[in-house]
Amino acid sequence: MTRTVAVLLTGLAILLLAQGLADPTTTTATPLAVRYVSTSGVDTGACTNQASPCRTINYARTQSNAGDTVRLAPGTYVENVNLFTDITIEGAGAAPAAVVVDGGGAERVFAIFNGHITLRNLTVRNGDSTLQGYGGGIMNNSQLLLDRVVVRDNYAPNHGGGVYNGGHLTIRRSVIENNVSDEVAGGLFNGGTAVIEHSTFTNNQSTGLHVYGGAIHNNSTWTLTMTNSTVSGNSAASGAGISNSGTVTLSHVTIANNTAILNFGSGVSNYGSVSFKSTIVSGNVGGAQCEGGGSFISLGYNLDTGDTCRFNQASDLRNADSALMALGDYGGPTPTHFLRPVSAAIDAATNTGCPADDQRGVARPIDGDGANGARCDIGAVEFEPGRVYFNMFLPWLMVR
Ligand SMILES: [Ca+2]
Repeated sequence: MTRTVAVLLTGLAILLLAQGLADPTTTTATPLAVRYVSTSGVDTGACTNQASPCRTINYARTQSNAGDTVRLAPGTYVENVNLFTDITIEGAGAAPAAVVVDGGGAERVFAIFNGHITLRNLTVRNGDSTLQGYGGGIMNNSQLLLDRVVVRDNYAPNHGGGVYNGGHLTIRRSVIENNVSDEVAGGLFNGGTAVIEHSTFTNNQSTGLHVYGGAIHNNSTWTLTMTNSTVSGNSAASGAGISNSGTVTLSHVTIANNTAILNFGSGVSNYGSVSFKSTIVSGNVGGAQCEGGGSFISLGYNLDTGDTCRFNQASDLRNADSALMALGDYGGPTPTHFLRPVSAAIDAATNTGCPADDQRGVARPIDGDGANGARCDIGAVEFEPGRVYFNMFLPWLMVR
C-alpha cells in the first residue's frame, strides 16, 4: 500500500513537472524591447530606460534582441551601422529631418546583411562607399523597409549612390534626393525586388560619361514596382529618370523634367520590359522621353507630352499638356508636381484599380473638372479643384 502511494505520488510529480514545462508562461521568449538613444546619452546598460538613454545606435544595437526597436531622439548621429538581425531603427522627431544618421563622409551609413530591418522617420545622409563599393547611403542584401525616410547627399563610386538593393526592398513615403554615383544609378540600383510607394526621387545624378539611371536603374532579371510616386529632376548620360534591363511596373507615377546628357532616354531608357498605367511622362530633356529596344507596354490611361513612349491604347494621351506645377510641397510628406487646372491628366484615368489615395495621402478619386463625377487623375497626384497654392499659382496666372 505504501509502495503504491509512492508510485502514484511519483507519477503525479512527473505529470505536474510535464505540465509545468508545457506551461506557456515558463517558455515565453524575451519580450520585445524599445532601446532609447539620444545625443546627450551615455553608452551603458541596456538602453531601456527612456530617462537615461544610450548615446549611439551601434551600442544600442549590440544590446538588442531580434525584433527590438531602437528609438532615436532628435539630433545628428555620426555613425556607420551594420545590421545582421531583425530590428527597427526609428526617429522620435516630428519629421525625418529632425533625426539624422550621418555617415561622416567616410563610409556607408547603413549596411544590411541579414534579418528584417525597418528604418523609419529619419534621414540617412553623407554616406560615402568609396571603401566598400556599391550603395553610398544604404546597401541592402536582406529585407529592408524604408518608411518616411529621407536618403540624401550620399555618394558611391560604383552603383547606387543613395541605395543599392540586392535583396527585398520596400520604400514608402520617402524621399531619395541629391545622391551621386560615378557609375550606374544615382538614386537606387535594384538588383533584387523593389516596391516603391508614395515616394519621390529628385536631383540624383549618375555622373559617369556613358552610364545610365539618374534616379533608378532596375537590373536584368529583377523587378521594380512603383505606385503613386514621382521621379523628377534627375540626370545621367542616358536613362535619366528610370533605366531598365529587367521588369518595371509603373502605376500612377509622374516622370518629369529629368535630363539625359547624351540625348538618349531622358524619361525612360528600356532594354527589358516596362509597363505603364495611369502614368505621366512629361518634359524630360535630352533625346526622346522613352527610348531603348525593350518592350514598352501600355496598360492605358497614360500621358506623354511627346509621342515616344508607345502609349497605344485608346485611353492614352499623346502630345498632351500635363500642365505640371513645379516640384514642391503640396501637402503630404514628400514633394510632388501638383496639377494646374488645365492639365489633361485631370479625371483622365480610370477608377478601376485606382489606388485609394494619391502620393500625398489625399483620397482618390476627386471630381476635378465638375463633370461626370469623381474620376482618378493620371500621375502621382489627384487634383483638388478647391485648393489653391498661392506661391506658385499666382505667377502662373500672370504669365497666362
Ligand atoms: Ca480626379
